[in-house]
Amino acid sequence: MPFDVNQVRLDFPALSVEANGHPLAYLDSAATTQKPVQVLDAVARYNEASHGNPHRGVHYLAVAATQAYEGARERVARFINASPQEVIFTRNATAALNLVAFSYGVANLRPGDEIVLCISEHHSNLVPWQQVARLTGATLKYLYVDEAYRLPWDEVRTKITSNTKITAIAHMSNVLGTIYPVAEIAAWAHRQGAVVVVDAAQSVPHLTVDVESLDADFLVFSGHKVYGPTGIGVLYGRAELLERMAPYQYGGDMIEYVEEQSSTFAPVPQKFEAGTPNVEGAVGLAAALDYVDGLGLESILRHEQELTVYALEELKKLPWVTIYGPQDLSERGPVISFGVEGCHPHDVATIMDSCGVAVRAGHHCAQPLMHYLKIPASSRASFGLYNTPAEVEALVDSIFKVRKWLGYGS
Ligand code: C6P
Repeated sequence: MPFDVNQVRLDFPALSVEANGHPLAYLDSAATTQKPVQVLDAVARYNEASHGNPHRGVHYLAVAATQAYEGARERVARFINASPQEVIFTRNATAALNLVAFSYGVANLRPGDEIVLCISEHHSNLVPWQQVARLTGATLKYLYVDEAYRLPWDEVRTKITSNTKITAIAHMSNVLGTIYPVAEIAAWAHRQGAVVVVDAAQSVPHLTVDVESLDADFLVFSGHKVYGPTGIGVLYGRAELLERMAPYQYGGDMIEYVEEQSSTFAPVPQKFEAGTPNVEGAVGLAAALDYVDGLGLESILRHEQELTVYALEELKKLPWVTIYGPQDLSERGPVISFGVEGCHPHDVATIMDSCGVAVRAGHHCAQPLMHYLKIPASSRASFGLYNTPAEVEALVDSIFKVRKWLGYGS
């Protein structure tokens, strides 16, 4: 069912902020999304009536906190079609990727083994693998996108081979917006005997992410990009892999039994959750997933696609704007990176900000991609479920202002 975006916007207090004397057009949801009152209220209610230290007490509030925390785990599991034991709460997607790299990667890679990544990976799905490669003697190989910003199948077929032990790929690029065919890549990688790590940080707010149909061995995302709080992220891992893996951090409630010289560890998922967890973050994330499911991911995506088509059409009319990403809607999400001829992306974003339009500029934590594209940086507009066609118009108007302010006729 389509939803009324103006009604939906009333759920998001931050959207009524005035930015530099203008109504805010928040076009930076790929960096972080704003939170609806339903999330803010759930966190407040938890803190007011249920806060205790989970798994660590028999009193009323400790039990309430345990129930809230484990309830959130079940909610996340349902959202991605996993079982609760396969859901580990982390600080964010980055922490989840580090956990996989340093627990699974270090134990399973040898000299000569290969880790295959896409050139558009976010640093969070790249730098940990560089470090693990250094520690283990494994090598990194990259899949390169073509001039249409798509991943040619030949790249997959020729680079993911029997030497590949890990393929780590984003479901959707935070720069190009490209949606990669993760299920097909996973099927191929599995045939070569590799384990597949999916970075779903950008896809979870827009696409159905089902760990079974994607055939992911590990999958990560962050709460704050899907309308939830910061400081909470998720690592999904296939049960048999998680069980074989050593803990990544030690102490707190991840133990089973501790003696002076040695310890045994709790079963998964607790084995990977050292220290007091972020219960309010987990509760907020569960409320965010309820919110998203309430609107329906299909309706959200349809709405965002309409905005994306509108923005692409308008931007394509401007000969001095270059779009870095696929043109075809079926291959992309609502993230549009662009360059404005003669204007540095940081100037673009700064001038747009003075018009109330919030976009991100820079390398977007994807420097190898920037080098590959031979650009120093880009500006990026990204849409969430609360954006409107009027905000697309504000985006385009502000790009005209950028050109004018920087001394071009238009
Ligand atoms: N991208 C962006 O503006 P964290 O910071 O751990 O919540 O998410 C890291 C991350 C991992 N993978 C992808 C594909 C991402 O886009 C991000 C975060 C933000 O593009 C901040 S750099």
